Amino acid sequence: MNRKHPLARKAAALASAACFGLAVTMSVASPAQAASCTLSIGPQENGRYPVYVSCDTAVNGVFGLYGSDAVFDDFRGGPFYSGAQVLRGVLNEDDTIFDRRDEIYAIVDPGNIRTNTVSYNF
Ligand SMILES: [Ca+2]
Ligand SMILES: [Ca+2]
Repeated sequence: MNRKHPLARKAAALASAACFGLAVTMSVASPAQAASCTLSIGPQENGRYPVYVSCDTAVNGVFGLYGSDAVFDDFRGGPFYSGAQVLRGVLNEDDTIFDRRDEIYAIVDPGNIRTNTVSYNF
């Protein structure tokens, strides 16, 4: 049985409504601040692939490359700058008879921004 005074219950409801309002404001504000970065990988030249990262902010930092996998994602190398020439072995993260497809993405600093995933058979 709830023995709280009706006013106390009303105050609690108002407090939770205020928290909810704050959360909504924060989630609306964050997309405007969050930078977005795009990874692209050019065609192989002399055994190396040019790797580009471009961000929609003035800051275009260093990045690490990762291979996306079901169990855990593995770090493939870095830090790199956009335009870095990387060896095929860095991008060839899956090379088994069951799965040769490579899913590569970058984490860009500053901000730990995750890029799109490039899926290709390197
Ligand atoms: Ca993979
Ligand atoms: Ca592969």
